[in-house]
Amino acid sequence: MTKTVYSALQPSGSLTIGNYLGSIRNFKNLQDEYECFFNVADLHSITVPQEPKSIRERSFDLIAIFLASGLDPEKSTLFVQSHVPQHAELSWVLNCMSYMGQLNRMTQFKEKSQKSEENLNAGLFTYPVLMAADILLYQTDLVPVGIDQKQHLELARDLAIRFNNKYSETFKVPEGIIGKETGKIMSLKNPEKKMSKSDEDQNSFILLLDDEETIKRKIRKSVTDSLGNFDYNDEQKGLKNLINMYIAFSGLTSDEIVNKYKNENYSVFKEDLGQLIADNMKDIREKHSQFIKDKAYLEKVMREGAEKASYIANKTLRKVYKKVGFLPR
Ligand code: LTN
Repeated sequence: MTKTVYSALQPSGSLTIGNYLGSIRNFKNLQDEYECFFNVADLHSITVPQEPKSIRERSFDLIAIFLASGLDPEKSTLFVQSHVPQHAELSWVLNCMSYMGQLNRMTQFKEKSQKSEENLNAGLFTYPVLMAADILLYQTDLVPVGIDQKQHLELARDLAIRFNNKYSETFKVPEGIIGKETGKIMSLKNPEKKMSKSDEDQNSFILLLDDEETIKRKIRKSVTDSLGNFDYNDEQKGLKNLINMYIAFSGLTSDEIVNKYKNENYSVFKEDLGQLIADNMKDIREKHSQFIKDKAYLEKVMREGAEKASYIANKTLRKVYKKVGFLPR
């Protein structure tokens, strides 16, 4: 039996090359081997304030980025979360089985709630439950996510097991495909922090759709150190982060890179790295700009995706409703 893969990105803010390396780039390789569902998590995105116009634009953008990165709608199911109502429906049932205590311990909730304490909404608190619903609806085997989502995935597993124990076998218990440490890209201005599109400093991140000149400029301005010693270690975190990007885009090992640049100035390495990233992102940038012009096609892809997704989601939800005791309609 072919295994099922589920992953999602939120249509909030522009994606960085961190998002690209951490998730989107790997999706393409998965689609040949597995039954894949790649989703635009718009329901998740409204757990923090959003402009309606921005959600609309970013949702189209994400579908275009999926396509531009080589996902084939004939192989993978590409769809928008709000188009498949079963996500919200299963989420309610799982909410009623989730412990406040466990949700309270979620690191991402603790961090996000500290940022916006003036109007904390309940959606932010139950966000991981909606994510569990996403995953469990499709009887997912594998969930490729960044390390920051590991705790949420753990909750999805707990809920699947809890439901199965209470009502009989219903959900597949999913496994994570957690990104490698070198796949975690840090801020170009502060290598202690993850690269994030919500950083105030525009030079701290590279966007997936940044043009060549912008990429090169940001790499030139990135922080390194004054040791002048080209090496891969934890004392030189800025340089280590840049080398990690070089590893991710070139496939070379850290040793090979250190050997190549050990007698050069950092600036030579930075020029090459900027070019390497720009070259790697060129294809996806160009394809995105083609796809984004064709709204009718994007709509067709998401409509057909939602149709396929809701067929499967509905099968799971009907079982759940029946086991819980809800009357058939
Ligand atoms: N929370 C994730 C996005 C997301 C997701 C999912 C990832 C929503 N539902 C299901 C994997 C599986 C994020 O913000 N990165």
